[in-house]
Amino acid sequence: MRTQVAIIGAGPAGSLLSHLLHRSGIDSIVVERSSRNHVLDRIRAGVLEWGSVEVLRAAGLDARMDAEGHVHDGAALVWGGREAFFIDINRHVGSHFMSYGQTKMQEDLYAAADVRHAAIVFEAANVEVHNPLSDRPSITFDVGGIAERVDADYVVGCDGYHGAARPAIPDTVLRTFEKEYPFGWLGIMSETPPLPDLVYANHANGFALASQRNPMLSRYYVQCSLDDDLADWSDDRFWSELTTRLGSTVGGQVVTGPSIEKSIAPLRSFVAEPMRYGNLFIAGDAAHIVPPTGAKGLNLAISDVHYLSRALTAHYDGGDDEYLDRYSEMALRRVWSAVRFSWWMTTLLHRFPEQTAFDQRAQEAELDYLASSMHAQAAMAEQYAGLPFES
Ligand code: RFL
Ligand code: PHB
Repeated sequence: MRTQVAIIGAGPAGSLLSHLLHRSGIDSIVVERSSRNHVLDRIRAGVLEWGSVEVLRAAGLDARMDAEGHVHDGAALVWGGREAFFIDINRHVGSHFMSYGQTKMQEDLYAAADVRHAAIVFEAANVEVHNPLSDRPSITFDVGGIAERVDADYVVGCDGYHGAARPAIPDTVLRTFEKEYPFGWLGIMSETPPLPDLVYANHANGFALASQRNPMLSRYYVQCSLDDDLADWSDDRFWSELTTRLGSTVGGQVVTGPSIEKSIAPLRSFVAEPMRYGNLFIAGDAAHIVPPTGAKGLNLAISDVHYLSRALTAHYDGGDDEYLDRYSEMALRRVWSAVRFSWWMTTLLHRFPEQTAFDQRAQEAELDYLASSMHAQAAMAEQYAGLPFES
């Protein structure tokens, strides 16, 4: 097979990239390891920055998102047994964010791919990248026991943290930065009405978060130990821990019910530099991971792909390669800003096993400062809402 852009991975980054390229008249073939249903069944992010909403709108992916997404003016923080404190993003930076599940966005992307009869190969095994430094890079894979090859002008790895693209960049070129956190998040989904706002809690027992998917679907998380087993967490234990950590006022508003999904995810920060090697580019989780506390993972995947589709469009439209040449540097500026913010929010809101009494007082002082300073709130609001794209 021959195409202009070979894309590895049909998660949000890969499927959005192929959609945006198609709108610019650029051909792509997407090769995905899992089945379509497996990709659609993964429950992950739930918050879109306004810049992400605008990218999706401009790409014609707005109908269901605007009908079913829930627009928020800000998010609440609660700690130390006090009343919840609202970070008013609209007031501080005139922006909003939207609750719209990654699952729905992925469904919208696959529905749009069906309409344009997009080339997405599911259940492709043993994907490998070849000759990334040549002007004819290619990928090979096996599907249904048959070996296939796609020749392309460019290969883009949108294949997540464990993908095949990043390892194709030699160790002598790739520099990685990593931080692991000594805890995880236990998340549940329940068919109960959510709280009206997202609420982030810092409690002596650990972090908690109340989020949502739709008027009858709630998403909640509690910080847990990395050694915890799902079997340790009955629904009763989860609800009791969640409502304790959210405090009596907010916790008292939580409507409980049976969980329909329950999983534990570790937290880590990871960045790989550069995000280009010859004619191979990497985007989304293939290049970087953030702990979910700042709700940035999906948004970074969208912003990388926005930069990359603009760069490829400029290349194919008029041979202008400036954006392609600046892709890695431009994407990494946004990545590091989100990595720093996600690390900061994680540090502010979680209990660390080695946390000393000093660390704890410093954390409380920072939360007090946030509650009392318009400037601190504005800085948090600006970063939570998401920084603008570079032109
Ligand atoms: P994805 O979504 O991981 O998609 C990558 C796709 O590539 C496929 N793939 C391969 N295909 C071919 N060959 C290979 N060798 C391949 N290896 C992998 C995979 O099957 C998959 O379909 O990356 P993408 O597109 O960059 O999107 C990024 C987002 O999915 C991610 O940043 C967020 O979901 C992160 N994240 C969360 N972010 C939030 O903002 N809030 C959350 O609550 C939240 N929860 C999560 C998460 C990520 C998780 N992961 C990755 C373990 C919960 C989990 C469990
Ligand atoms: C979610 O709804 O899954 C969610 C929301 C905010 C976060 C992380 C996850 O910071």
